[in-house]
Amino acid sequence: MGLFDIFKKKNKENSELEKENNEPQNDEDIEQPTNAETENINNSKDEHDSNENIEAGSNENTTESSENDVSDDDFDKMELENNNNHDDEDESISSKNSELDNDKSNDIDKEKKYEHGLSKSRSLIGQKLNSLFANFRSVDDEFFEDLEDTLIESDVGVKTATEISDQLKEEVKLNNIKKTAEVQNFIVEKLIDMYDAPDDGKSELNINPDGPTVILFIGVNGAGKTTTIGKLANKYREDGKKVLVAAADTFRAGAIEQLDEWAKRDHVDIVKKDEGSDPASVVYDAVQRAKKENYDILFVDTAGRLQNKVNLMNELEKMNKIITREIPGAPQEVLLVIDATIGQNALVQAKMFKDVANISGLVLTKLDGTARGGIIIAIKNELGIPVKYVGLGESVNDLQDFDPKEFVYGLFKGLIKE
Ligand SMILES: Nc1nc2c(ncn2[C@@H]2O[C@H](COP(=O)(O)OP(=O)(O)OP(=O)(O)O)[C@@H](O)[C@H]2O)c(=O)[nH]1
Ligand SMILES: [Mg+2]
Repeated sequence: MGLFDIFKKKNKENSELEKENNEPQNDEDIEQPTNAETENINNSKDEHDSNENIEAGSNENTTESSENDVSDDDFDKMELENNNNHDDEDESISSKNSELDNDKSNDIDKEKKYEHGLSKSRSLIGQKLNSLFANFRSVDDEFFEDLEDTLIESDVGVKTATEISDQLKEEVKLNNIKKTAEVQNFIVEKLIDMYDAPDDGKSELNINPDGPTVILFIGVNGAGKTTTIGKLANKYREDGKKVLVAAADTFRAGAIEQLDEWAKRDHVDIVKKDEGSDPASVVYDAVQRAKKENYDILFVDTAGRLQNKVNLMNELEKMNKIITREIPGAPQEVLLVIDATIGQNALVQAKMFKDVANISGLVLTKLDGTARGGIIIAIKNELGIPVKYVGLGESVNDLQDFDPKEFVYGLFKGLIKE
């Protein structure tokens, strides 16, 4: 059974449960999104209006930037406004049971977090598909054009939009589908399929079996690097790991203080120096300490605010060299942190960083605050860099391992038609 069919079943079960629990509801109109979604869309109409304004702005940027190579000027433009933020048998049975209960409640918790964190994106995609199908008469050329526009506006990327449109054309020819529900399900199924690939699900970090694991975080300022390290350090410390963080963003005092606060809150150790020190020397000290004191994992925070691409590349190379020299095979991961609220510019940013560093994975932050979650589909389909974590809120437990199934369900739940 494919993901789409699993979701269809899950949707059905959920709606039956809802019916049992609630007053009987009207039968769904095929042209309307399902119950919860309708509410969502109506409630957040104002938000969408403003999101659309943002979209209009950044789409202009995207067209401009994607036509040219990313230059230093573009890099400067990409920098976001700085955010200042910022009994024995019995016991073992009962502990097994409570482990199981924990696993179960973790799963429910995770599902809820995804659902909640993606509600804005879900509403936007629902609203867009709704207006597409409001005028739907037949699957003709005009419909295909509208479909591509709709998908592009939902941030899934031009490549994905064209692919889905082409596949739908084939499907229409082969199987003569024409009913609204069939067409909509086909579109949603194709989007879901894009995540049903066997190479997915590798969201875990690559761990060094012979010594400290080093994870380097890069990304423009304000993207969420320090916050992500704070959340991850807590997660790994709670998992029983000995965690060290390095404040290699020496560009401003505030950055060092911010990481220091997270380290205190997380009860993990930190290596830091004064503002303006050489970031590579902070990295050197941190790696030495990690080796000597047997730390399991070292998270390195870096500066997002560098004058240009060349400086950034030199600085990252210097840090990398030290890390690899001191711990062969390290860094185990170079994670690029990207703010999802920038929509299509996330693609431009990721391409730029791909040029200067060996990125092993992405962290997409602030998904809770944006309707532009479709961007993950664009990133997956156009760049092929795995998404490792998603930021679904500001609190410490809101950073979640990227789970493609939860993600697509969170995004398309309610858009699958009976
Ligand atoms: N809502 C929400 N806010 C987030 C998330 N991740 C980070 N933030 C907020 O984004 C702001 C910037 O995050 P930082 O971690 O300081 O970003 P940074 O990349 O370290 O920035 P620089 O140190 O300036 O390079 C902070 O106010 C965070 O609380 C998220 O997943 N959801
Ligand atoms: Mg920072």
